Amino acid sequence: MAGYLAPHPPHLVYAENPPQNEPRSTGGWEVLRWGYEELRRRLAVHAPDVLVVHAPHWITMVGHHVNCVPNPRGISVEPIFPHLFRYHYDFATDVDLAEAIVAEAADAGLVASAMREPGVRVDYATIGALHLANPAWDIPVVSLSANNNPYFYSDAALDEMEVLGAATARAIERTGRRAVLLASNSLSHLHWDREPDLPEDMGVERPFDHHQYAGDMELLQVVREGPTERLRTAIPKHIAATQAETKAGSLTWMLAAMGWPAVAGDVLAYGTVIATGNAVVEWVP
Ligand code: 2X7
Ligand code: FE2
Repeated sequence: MAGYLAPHPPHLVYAENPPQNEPRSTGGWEVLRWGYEELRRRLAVHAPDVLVVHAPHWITMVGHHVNCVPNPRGISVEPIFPHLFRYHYDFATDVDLAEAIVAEAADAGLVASAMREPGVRVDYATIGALHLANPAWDIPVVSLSANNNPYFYSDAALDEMEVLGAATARAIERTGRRAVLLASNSLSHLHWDREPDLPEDMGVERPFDHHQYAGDMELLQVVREGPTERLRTAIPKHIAATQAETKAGSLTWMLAAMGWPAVAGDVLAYGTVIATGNAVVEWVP
């Protein structure tokens, strides 16, 4: 079971000009997008049956929800950047695995719910990570909600993500799937409240400040050295230092589902997007 940190800034999809996205761009954020190109090559080698993604912008205030709609279809819109991301999606859910995750999570004592309402719009963090990892959309998906929020002031509820990760692993094992996991998280998460006239103007793209950048580098140093066990303390420290989006738990969920493997992560790219820090990382146990 391989896992990827697969951040979802809508700008990266905008920059690729896929036919599913309405806005057009002249490119931008190339280094991050080259990292995703490498991710796609590696993903093809893993040849998974299913992509399981946890994303911070499907926020569920009560419990952990799993999308059990067989064929989600619609338009996903980024609420802050609707001029960059209005994406027409149409994909297949692995409903058996989705239901197995709900059952395992409930058995583990979590509040868990199967989302079966076809009209619920799939959030841009789920669509963004899935598009960037597999733009062909030819692999079934299981999508999990975030039962916490990167914008809360309180400490992250990462303990529950450990339980959800272990439940996810049991469900994958029980259903016999060959799964690849995606944690749809940016790192440092402060962004400008203004953008240039040309959103992809790379002449003004830079980290929010040195402190945010240094915090991301400190985390990535631990990622690159391994083993992942060290991230159990490094992730909360990074969250406290940089208001990181990993506060929503996707990265912790993924590493827990992989059993905190004793390997280093392979950082395929790092770059900022409207000042937020983003890394594309692979872990193969
Ligand atoms: O959700 C996001 C994000 N994580 C990073 C950058 C810009 C917009 O949206
Ligand atoms: Fe985000």
